Amino acid sequence: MANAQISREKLQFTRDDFPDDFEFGTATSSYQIEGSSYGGCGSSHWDTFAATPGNTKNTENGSIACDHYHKWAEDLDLIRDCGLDSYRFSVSWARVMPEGRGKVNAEGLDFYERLVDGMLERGINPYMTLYHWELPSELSDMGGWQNRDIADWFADFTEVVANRIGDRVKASATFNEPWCISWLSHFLGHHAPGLRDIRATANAMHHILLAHGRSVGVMRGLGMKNIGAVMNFEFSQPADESPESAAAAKLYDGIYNRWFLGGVFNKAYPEDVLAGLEPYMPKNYEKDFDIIGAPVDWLGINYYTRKLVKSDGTTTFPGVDSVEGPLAKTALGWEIYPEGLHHFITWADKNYSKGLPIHVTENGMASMEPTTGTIVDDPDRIAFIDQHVTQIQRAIADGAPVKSYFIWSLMDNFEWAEGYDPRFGLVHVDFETLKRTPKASWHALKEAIGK
Ligand code: IFM
Repeated sequence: MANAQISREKLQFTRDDFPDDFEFGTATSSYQIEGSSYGGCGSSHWDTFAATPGNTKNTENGSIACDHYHKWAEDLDLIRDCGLDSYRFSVSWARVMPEGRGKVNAEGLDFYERLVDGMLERGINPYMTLYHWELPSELSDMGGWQNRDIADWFADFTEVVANRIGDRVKASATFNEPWCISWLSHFLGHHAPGLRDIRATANAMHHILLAHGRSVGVMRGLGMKNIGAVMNFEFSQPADESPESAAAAKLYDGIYNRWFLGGVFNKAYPEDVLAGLEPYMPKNYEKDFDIIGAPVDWLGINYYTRKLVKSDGTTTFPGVDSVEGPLAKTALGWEIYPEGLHHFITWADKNYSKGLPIHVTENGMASMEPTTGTIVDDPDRIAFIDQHVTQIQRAIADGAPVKSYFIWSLMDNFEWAEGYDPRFGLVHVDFETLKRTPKASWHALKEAIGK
């Protein structure tokens, strides 16, 4: 694709630097790209959250997004033409079951079947994620993740999807980022449903894992293999040398990084977090650990940044605050700290997943590029990918079983509460015309790993 202003930057690695079975991929999610107004998709809590002024930048939403619902074939061509092996996509619960339970939207299921078959026709491995955040509104009305019944609702949804495409996906994950689904959305209130309530948070943190375990059971029962859990991690460091900051950073790490791993891999929650959350937990929560801890086949690590943490000066749980760090930052103000990726891979391997394959299921950076035009030079993204791939190579050299690297994201898309300005794509999207233009990073990747 001709582009007069393309960067000459090259990536420092090639496919030959990796084991033969290592996969390079890219990731997206349904609400962020498909267009929730198409194809009989039901309303989700992201539609209503975004319709509430002040919740998303410019009250933007995913109703059209990248119109991937209609442009999916062109998008899969971009993945194939870049030389990528694998595509991590998610299934919209509201598209498949518009009311969350009961009636299935045939158009929705047909769409995902076309998509998966389209990947296979192009030689792309389908990596499916069942839930990437758009909870059907009717289930949200019934308490959503606060309601224990969601484990049954999610199991039913899993069965519908698995029966249709479970035989053709290379790997499946239950959820994307349980910290975001629970803490970010029920404690910090930044994402749908926008709550700020510790009891709601504790319930959500548990019910998500219960639903995960039920979903794993359903997929196993249907004979599916290669089932995993995808979690996001943030490297937590004390902002200064005080004991208060050290304690705050440890608790931040517990909530963000150790809680969900602990449930799934050790059938236990971390004591330091429980010390604050236990009074708000669902009754008899510990009896669910056998379901939650159902064996998985792999761990997915999403990694973006680190946080410098200090005490907020109160004694109210969790009592943590953060300060701005000195490192270079992405357009979202996230510090670029590639060493954190090596840390999480080797730490999770040693303490939790213990030899299971690890997939880096998301890593990438936001930039603020023009919303129109054909200038798609993104040397910072090329450097970012290089720095993080170097850390994966270090982890592999240290013996960690890393099997893939998925770049977030294939194309610019709806960045949730931040709207459409932060651009994460390897491919630029003009949101007026929906034209796709590969950026310099796409070209560099093609040169490094193209087949
Ligand atoms: O866009 C999100 C994605 O939905 C989940 N992981 C982080 C990305 C960047 O914020």
